Amino acid sequence: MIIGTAGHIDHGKTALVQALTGVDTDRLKEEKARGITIDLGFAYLPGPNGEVLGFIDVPGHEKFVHNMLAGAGGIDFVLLVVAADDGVMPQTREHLAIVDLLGVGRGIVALSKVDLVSLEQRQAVAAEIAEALDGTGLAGADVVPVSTVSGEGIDALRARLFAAANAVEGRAAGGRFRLAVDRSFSLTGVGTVVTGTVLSGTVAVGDHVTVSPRGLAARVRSIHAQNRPADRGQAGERCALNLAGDGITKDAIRRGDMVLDPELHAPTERIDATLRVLPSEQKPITQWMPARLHHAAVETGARLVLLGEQPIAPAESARVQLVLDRPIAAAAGDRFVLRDTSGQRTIGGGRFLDLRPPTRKRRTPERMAQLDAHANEDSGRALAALFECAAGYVDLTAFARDRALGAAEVERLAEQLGLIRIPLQRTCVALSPRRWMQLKRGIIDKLTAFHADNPDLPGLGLERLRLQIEPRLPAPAFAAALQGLARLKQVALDGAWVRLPGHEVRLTAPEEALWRRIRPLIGDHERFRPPRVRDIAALLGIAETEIRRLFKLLGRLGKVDEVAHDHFFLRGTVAEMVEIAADLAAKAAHGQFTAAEFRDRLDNGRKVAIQILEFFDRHGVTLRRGDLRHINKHRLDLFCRPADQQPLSSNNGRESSPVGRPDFKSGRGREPVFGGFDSHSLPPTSRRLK
Ligand SMILES: Nc1nc2c(ncn2[C@@H]2O[C@H](COP(=O)(O)OP(=O)(O)OP(=O)(O)O)[C@@H](O)[C@H]2O)c(=O)[nH]1
Ligand SMILES: [Mg+2]
Repeated sequence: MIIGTAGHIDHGKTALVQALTGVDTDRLKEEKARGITIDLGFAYLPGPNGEVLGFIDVPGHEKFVHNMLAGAGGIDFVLLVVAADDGVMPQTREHLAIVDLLGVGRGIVALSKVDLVSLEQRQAVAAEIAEALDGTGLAGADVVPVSTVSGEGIDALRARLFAAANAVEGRAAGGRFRLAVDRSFSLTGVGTVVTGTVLSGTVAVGDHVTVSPRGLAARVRSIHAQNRPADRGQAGERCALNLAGDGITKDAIRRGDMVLDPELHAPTERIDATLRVLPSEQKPITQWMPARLHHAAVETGARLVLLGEQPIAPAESARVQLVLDRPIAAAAGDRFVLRDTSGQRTIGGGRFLDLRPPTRKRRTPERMAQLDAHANEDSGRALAALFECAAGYVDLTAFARDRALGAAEVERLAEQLGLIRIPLQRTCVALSPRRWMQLKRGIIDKLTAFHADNPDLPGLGLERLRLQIEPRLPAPAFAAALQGLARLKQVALDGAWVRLPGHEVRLTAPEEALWRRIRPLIGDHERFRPPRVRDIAALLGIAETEIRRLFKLLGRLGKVDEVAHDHFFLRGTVAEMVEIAADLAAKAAHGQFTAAEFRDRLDNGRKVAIQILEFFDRHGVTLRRGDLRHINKHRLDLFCRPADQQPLSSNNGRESSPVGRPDFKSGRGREPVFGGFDSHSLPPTSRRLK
């Protein structure tokens, strides 16, 4: 357990820590000279059962409240010291308000210097203390009279502290590792050492960690936990870590940095939070007000954006967006304190809700519902509530990271909530069973209706479908979800089209017959210069509109392409021409070729050759600069041949194609990246939903 002192200047905090532990924590020359504490002091008290109490002694001087805050950010228990000869004073109240804002609800009051006062005075100050504690998390805390001069009460206080340590519940040792750095120094023969409080998780010798927000990578060479050499350190302990790594020096790391599990490194400079304004404030909090933000051992400038309608009056609570001067390493649920810009008074404080808030639409009812969800301290409840919000899905990786949740905790939540997880390259998107069913029903209903309305269309474009479905997943997640459904044979994917497995576009018998007559006209020898709609109509004696309608239908089936107005080419011919262009580019200096060179290979006349190249330009297959063109390799497989249009054995240019044959089986080669989403990554709940 880590105990922090608190209280007004000269009330005997340092003397009391020394009486309890034997350690004089005022180490600085200036502290000795002035007889006051300036910076944090640290002491340890081993107990009879092997436990160790850690003490952080803080300064009481009003000028050093920022140092007090750096120490108070990680404590479990407060030892509030009030001198019996002086009573409750301004920093008694301010420190009390600070530990209350930081959510430290456990503590004890030492009524110090009782050797100097009468029994009546003790009682009077004790009553004053009880009044000051009223309404705070420490209300009703025990008051123990002590004197470091007579020794009265010291043993009793020590015993109470050990009893409290045994009763305290361990902090989130299951979460991922975070240590708030309060000192960084260099030891001869050892190297760089940082000390601080472990806020969550555990650390072991050999672990790789990141110093955030700078992002320096380091390895843990050795550990002291609660002042003793150890293999591991854990939440609720003060640790000294000997760190090694590129750029790791005592000056590269400083108070306010966070040493983290590398998974957690994602600094933020914008945070939505709850803010409670202290009753001692004179004025309400207004829009864009500047302040000093204290979080763990960090101090930085910040501006306040009000998320409610009104300025926040003294003693009131409301939501704000904190816009920081620089990024910090924080976690959702962490406490913070705000002080005024001149560092003279504490304004208020609260809890971080969301580390990745929007910069626009930050006050809408939808956003407020999302913040209500984030406000749940219990991660399971927060997740369940987030699924009911407008977005309907959660980036589980970011959620877990921002709450410093360990892998086991995430698994437990996934199990408990029956989550459907869609793993992507860097993140994992999760849906509740209800939202997954909504998504799936939406897709199937939409496709059913679309096929009924458009029997001659192959299916719906993936992006168009995505925009019509709730919840609206990000594109890669939606594509992965469709892949999952395709594996379960609930939908079918044809390149960029999505359809129901049973749906197939077929030509009617008369259409088939007409197509059989047209095909030879536009294939074979005339394929690079096929007749236009008008010519075909004349040749066959059929109305132009009929020919055009059939061609459009064939276009949707991927059999032909309209290269210029009313000028249709076989898809296989277009694929062949792409290969010829690629071949020309490969053989040319600088990979560029002219329209004339292209025309010579096709032998189809200048006008048509240029129309084909312009068609390629429009589809991004070729990139034109002046009279020259080069090939966009990523688009080479845009026009893949249908099964019935495979190339003849001796086609022009194809064998020498420099880029090789694109893998048509991968559906135009433009499929989004899929994670390992398949039928067995769906939990039983979702399989039942089919
Ligand atoms: N008579 C008496 N004097 C005490 C007692 N405890 C501390 N003092 C004296 O009070 C003065 C201040 O004590 P410190 O322990 O430095 O007070 P502090 O609260 O740490 O002060 P800051 O850290 O500067 O806020 C010193 O001169 C101590 O000797 C006590 O129990 N009885
Ligand atoms: Mg002191």
